[in-house]
Amino acid sequence: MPSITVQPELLLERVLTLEIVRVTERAAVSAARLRGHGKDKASDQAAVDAMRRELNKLPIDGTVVIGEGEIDEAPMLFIGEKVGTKHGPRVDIAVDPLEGTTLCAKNMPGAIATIAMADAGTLLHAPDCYMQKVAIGPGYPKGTIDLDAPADENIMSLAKAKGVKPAEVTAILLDRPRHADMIAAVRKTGAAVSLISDGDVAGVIHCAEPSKTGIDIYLGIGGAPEGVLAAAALRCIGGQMQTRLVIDTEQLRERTLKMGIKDPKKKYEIDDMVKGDALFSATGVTSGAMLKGVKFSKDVIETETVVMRSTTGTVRRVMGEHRQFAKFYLD
Ligand code: VTB
Repeated sequence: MPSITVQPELLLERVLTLEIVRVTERAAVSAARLRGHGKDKASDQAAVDAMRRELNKLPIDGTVVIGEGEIDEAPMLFIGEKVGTKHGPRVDIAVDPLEGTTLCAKNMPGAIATIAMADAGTLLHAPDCYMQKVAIGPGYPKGTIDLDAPADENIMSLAKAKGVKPAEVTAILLDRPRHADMIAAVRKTGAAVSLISDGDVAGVIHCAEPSKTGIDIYLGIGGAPEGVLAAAALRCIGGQMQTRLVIDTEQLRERTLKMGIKDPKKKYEIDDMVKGDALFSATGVTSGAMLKGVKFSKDVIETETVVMRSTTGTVRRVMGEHRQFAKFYLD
């Protein structure tokens, strides 16, 4: 019988695939406890505390490169924070312990807890600024989309590659005044626009499975940290994404320079944002198109997580039933 062997250097990464599920599960449960309480900050803090606690148990020498803010703002999981037991591989970590704090506070669909992990030095160290983004799922010829092309051209080109009329294409954008022109341009082609109030990590990931989500293309400006997390997911499941940081103040320019970004206008491909193999995990906080939210009942807490590994392209959905409540430190 043929046996499947795992190279020793990949074994730990393989084990970490399950470990990072725990990390996002813990963060999601802690945030979900405060769902619908109108407390953005408190639910975010609960997710951060839980994620940090769990990350510090992992056999890694990790550095947070996308986190909750700068060290001088004294948050936890700040950019540059070291996490893990320090005995293990050196890894870069991108976290958004609660992506969609407002969604959680208002108990609206689509809040998630998310993380990406990759070899040290391979994730883009993006500051907490805006990022222009365009993304589509797998299976299209390279060059189908271009960040520098007008939105309507991207729609026409995608429709052609998909073999459908533009009217059969749906674009997802954050519902923001800054997107008014782009939304009008997309609608003019006949394509549909799906607007989200927050949560563009999931927004980008939706494009990878158009037959399930009904979403073909992500367009517009969202957060840069969220962009790197989404790029890690697309690196695992396939798809195309191009981005550019929006560096519009001198202060931001200085900060990006300090973070090692020499060309502020650089157009990034997925490979520039996530240079090597990566792991990505997201657990639902509130139910959305991608994931079910946390369900609390008397004896069981249920979670749903999607975890991906780029080395193999494996995507797993993990339905957790947790019976030991103490591990969540809920009270
Ligand atoms: C997005 C979205 C986030 O911020 O990145 C967005 O994914 C961008 O910022 O959930 P603005 O809200 O300023 O447009 C969030 O909505 C919140 O972090």
